[in-house]
Amino acid sequence: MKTALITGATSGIGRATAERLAAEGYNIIITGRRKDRLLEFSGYLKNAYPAEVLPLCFDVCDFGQTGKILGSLPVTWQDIDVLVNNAGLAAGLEPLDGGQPDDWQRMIDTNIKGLLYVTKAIAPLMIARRKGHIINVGSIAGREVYAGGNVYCATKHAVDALTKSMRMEFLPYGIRVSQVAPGAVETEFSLVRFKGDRKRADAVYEGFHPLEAADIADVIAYMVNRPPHVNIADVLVLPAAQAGATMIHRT
Ligand code: NDP
Ligand code: 8X3
Repeated sequence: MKTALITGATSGIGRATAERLAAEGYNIIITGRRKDRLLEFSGYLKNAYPAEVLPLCFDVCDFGQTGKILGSLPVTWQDIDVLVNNAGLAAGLEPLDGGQPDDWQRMIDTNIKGLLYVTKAIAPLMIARRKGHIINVGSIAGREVYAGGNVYCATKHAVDALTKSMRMEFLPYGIRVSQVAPGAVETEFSLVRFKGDRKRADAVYEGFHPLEAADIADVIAYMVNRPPHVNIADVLVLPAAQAGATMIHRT
């Protein structure tokens, strides 16, 4: 059986991807900060699928903790075939002058540094085996910008740049590096962005059919299941009602 590690699997796209890959026959490493959710999801996966599941509770922003936990994986879990760098968030939607430095730091630390820390820990295992597939979850916000998106858009542009750079750097080792860049997906993303303001979060998805987390999991499953000579390098996935970061047809 192959092994997949999905960061940020306590919710949304990460959770759906972990479940989809478990259904595809992968053993699964799931990560996140909310231990109760991780353990509940781990139990659910083990019950529903013939998969081994390893829940790892840590904050990807913490370089020491990330390196320590991923650097001491049980031997039977070290042959990681697929890494999905999914953990991420937006915080706030204010123009720069009204923005909160704490929010900026959280986004930069999670979306950029967290991806780097996890990749730094896992890539050597793939390099040693001369195989592996790394999928970074970018965003339409990594292709376009929008007012109020400033730092979040910058972090997702960074994910785009890092993906391209990693693809070049890991080329000699047979490691595939890909990006999936979703448009609007209804998850806890907007609830987190608006700091628990349910009304504001729900309004983001009103009047159109947004993507569901399982739609992105479906794309990721397609990407990882291509034959070894094929790399689906980059996929932009939008709801049918969306044509740009801020262009959504609502009825
Ligand atoms: P959710 O808020 O539903 O899920 C985010 C996940 O990331 C959670 O499991 C959360 O777990 C984890 N996470 C956040 N911060 C950390 C951290 N510091 N350390 C470890 N895990 C962390 O949002 P989505 O599923 O929508 O987001 C997943 C990815 O998709 C993000 O990178 C996001 O930017 C991207 N994306 C989302 C879009 C959308 O419209 N929803 C569109 C385009 C891209 P926990 O809180 O337990 O740590
Ligand atoms: C999340 C999508 O458009 O809110 O990455 O930035 S958007």
